[in-house]
Amino acid sequence: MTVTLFGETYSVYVRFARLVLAEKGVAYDLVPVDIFADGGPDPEHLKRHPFGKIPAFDHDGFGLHETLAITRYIDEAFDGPALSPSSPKQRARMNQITALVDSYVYRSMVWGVYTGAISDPREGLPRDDGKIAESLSRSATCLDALVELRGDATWMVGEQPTLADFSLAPMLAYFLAVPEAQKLWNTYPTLHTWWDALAARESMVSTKGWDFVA
Ligand SMILES: N[C@@H](CCC(=O)N[C@@H](CS)C(=O)NCC(=O)O)C(=O)O
Repeated sequence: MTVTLFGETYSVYVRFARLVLAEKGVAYDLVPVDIFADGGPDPEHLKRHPFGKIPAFDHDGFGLHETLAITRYIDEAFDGPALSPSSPKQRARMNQITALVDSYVYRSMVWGVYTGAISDPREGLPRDDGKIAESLSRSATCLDALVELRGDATWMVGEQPTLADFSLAPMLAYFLAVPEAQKLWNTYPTLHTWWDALAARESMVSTKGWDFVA
């Protein structure tokens, strides 16, 4: 059996897939893909992913792109702990959170806050404080929604970690590298025990991309 993930360790979507592979105990090859190469990604990669993004995934010739599809497939196709709840309501909640992460958290917490405050200045681009403030406000909306949806559960959904936790973790790790984001995070104490337990998992430690990111 051959499992291959095409992507780079810095990518939050690639890390979500790697977290799920690690949690399920699935051995895989990580094949690097330079999506920012001059002239665009390698044509071989565009065959796997027509939108030229990462990750792409292959299991014995069965190819997939789109991380939500990849992670659900890994959860269902391989042995190991179930990362989706069996109850329809909890499952719907998990799917709601992974969709929310994909639609809103990525844009505000990663692109808006992390890229605006850390990546852009590092690459010599001007820092746009207005854009960062607006993204922090959208991030607060995300965090409010997550607190509400989680209720008094131990993990994001219920008493076992699910795809909801692993979709959120890589994005939150980038967000928390930003000092202003830390300040906002400090106003969400009910999420701190959850995050500490998640960040300490072997899957999180073994998939750290960059030194300053949890
Ligand atoms: N819908 C895709 C999104 C993947 C995605 O946006 N990946 C980023 C890296 S974290 C990427 O490839 N960005 C390159 C680009 O947008 O050109 C998925 O769920 O896999």
